Amino acid sequence: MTAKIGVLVMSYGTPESLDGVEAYYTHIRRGHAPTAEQLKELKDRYEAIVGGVFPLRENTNRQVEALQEALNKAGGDVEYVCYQGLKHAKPFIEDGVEEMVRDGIHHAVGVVLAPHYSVMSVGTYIKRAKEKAEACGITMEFVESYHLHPELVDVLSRRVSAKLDQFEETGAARGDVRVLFSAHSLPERILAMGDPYVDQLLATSEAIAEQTGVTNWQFTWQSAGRTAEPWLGPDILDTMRELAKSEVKYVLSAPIGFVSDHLEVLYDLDIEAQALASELDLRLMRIESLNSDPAYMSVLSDVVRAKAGQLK
Ligand code: FEC
Repeated sequence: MTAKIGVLVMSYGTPESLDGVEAYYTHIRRGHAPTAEQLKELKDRYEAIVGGVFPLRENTNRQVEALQEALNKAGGDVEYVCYQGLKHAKPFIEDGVEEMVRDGIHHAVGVVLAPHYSVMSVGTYIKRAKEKAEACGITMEFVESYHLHPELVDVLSRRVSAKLDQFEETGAARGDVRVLFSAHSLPERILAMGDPYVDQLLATSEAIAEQTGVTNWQFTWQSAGRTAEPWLGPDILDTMRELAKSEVKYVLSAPIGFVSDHLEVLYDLDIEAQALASELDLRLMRIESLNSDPAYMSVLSDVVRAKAGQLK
């Protein structure tokens, strides 16, 4: 008999419509509704992005489908069934666990569509899934990070090299392009917690730099939240301003903390950073997002299988 293993694929989540933005934003802010001004500003950002208003939903759907296919491609005596669990939108993480219960799943693996661990990001996804699974009697194992998986480093390196080729075609020397690796900023207080987020992001950046032979690079943060406490910096916009002062002309953005096209890539980089680049007379390009690239699906299926092997 084929054993069924559930795979809870967790992702940030996005609203289903512009009317849903307020509830989504309130959820992100842990129940505190945004002001009318904050809400308008967020709705405006969604309306401005290219590729649809909420591309993250479709991208996550495709990633979940593609992962299920990749996991079952080889056949064998285990059937993997993927369920979606979103952090801030429906189906919520808890809904995904309940769906597994309804389908008679007893064993499952949880994985987040974000390669780097922070107690404030992946840690909170896992905590919620674990609590729900325990309450429902499902045994679960969790993938915490996969930031140095060789296939991940490989596919991101290919993305970087492809854009450096494009710079070269337009006359720029490869070595003159400053590569800016970036990820979502988090409140600075994670540093006092001994959180691995920063080190993992630097490790991915270093591995890609080594594989591509890039020496002209730095790590910078992006998309810091709009809250009163200090967030990790420097922000990519400040970094670009500094680079312009030091005569840098070409910049390649490599948002390695993200795996999909969504607001933080399509707005914060493609619109906001791109507008600043024009102002500063910098030439800015961005690496393609992974989305459901088979190489990324192969990374995910590898780490999920490894965890499935630890299920008792
Ligand atoms: O396309 C979309 O609809 C969703 C884009 C989106 C992604 C995303 C990823 C991460 N976030 C992380 C941390 C925080 C923290 C706060 C926070 C706030 C927001 C807001 C929006 C938003 N995030 Fe996000 N994030 C995305 C969108 N994020 C919108 C609210 C408005 C704003 O501040 O810009 C602050 C919460 C608070 O108020 O306390 C913290 C992290 C990631 C990357 C890992 C992951 O995907 O989970 C970390 C995509």
